Amino acid sequence: MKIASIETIPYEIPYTHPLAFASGSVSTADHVLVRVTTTDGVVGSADAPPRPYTYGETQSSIMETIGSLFSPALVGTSIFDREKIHAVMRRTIHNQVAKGALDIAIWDAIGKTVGQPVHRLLGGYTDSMRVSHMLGFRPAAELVDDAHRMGEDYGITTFKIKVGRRPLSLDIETIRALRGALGDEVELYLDANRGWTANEAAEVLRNTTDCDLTMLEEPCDAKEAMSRRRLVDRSPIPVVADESAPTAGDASRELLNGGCSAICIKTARSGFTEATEILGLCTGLGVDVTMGNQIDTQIGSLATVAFGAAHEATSRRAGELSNFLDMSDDLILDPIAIRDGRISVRETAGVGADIDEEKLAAYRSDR
Ligand code: MUC
Ligand code: MG
Repeated sequence: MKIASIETIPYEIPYTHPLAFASGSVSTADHVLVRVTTTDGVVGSADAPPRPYTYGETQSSIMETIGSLFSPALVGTSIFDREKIHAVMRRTIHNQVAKGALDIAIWDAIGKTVGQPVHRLLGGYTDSMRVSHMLGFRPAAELVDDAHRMGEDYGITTFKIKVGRRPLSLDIETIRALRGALGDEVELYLDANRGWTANEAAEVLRNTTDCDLTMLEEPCDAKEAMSRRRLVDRSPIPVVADESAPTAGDASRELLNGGCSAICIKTARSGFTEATEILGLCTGLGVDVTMGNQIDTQIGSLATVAFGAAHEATSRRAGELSNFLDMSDDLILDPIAIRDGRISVRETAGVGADIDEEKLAAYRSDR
């Protein structure tokens, strides 16, 4: 069960509904499939979604970091020696998505080697997660239609609204239109992806007090430390750190500085190992967590479900698990079903995202 080889395969799958948000937009999933093969012939897989506007990584930087820095140092290491593996990865700073995917691929290989689903190895708390759907920048009427369709087709009742635009009235009107059209039963929360200043975020909150919003994610750049702390102190709803908290160290800095009052965990950038550290920090401090989506494929979404369902704290709130619905296709062999607003964990060994080799051959961009 030693690592025999690590492969990085770039691929491109277009989106049917591109997602636009304050820090960028996605119209093609130009991701990297990471595969770890062990000396026993077990293959662990994970998906790496590059987000240059969030973490500075690209498809080629992920391949280069894994191919030239991690792989030479890790081949020959047992997949069970995860602390040794992480000691190697820690020698390279940043590159969170490359590290996260490699960590998940190794967990997948561990699960397959011991014949256990990874959600059980991680904690085994529950068997499914409630789904929250993300609504990007589009005319309010289209978002209302989208939300209705998500409710009717999949039973989804929680929506994250992408905000962070100027003039602020654009977002305020969208929030009001969604609340008005969807009624009181649905949960609505915001993610500004650093698009506003802290004071602008406070103004939006003041103007939407009657909209029953439950959370405000990454309202402004976390470096705006003083005004962000003021916002967090005065906000009636949790202010969630997402891209400002990819590691346990970042999460503690933001929490201790008063830059947030809740943490978004994303397995795509923290893997299962660092996500576990972040979760321990949050539960120890009594801080709420959410399971976020890095505009993941079904492979990435299943990893989020495996981690989120494994723990009590991460399964309390709906996880962001449905961005893949906006993709034209996926690499997964057995597609995810969303029923009654929930996605179930897979009871097969590993994370449960087996790859359709024909689709991989069709979408890979290195041949
Ligand atoms: C989110 O929650 O911010 C947008 C960029 C990214 O890295 O993730 C998404 C969603
Ligand atoms: Mg976010």
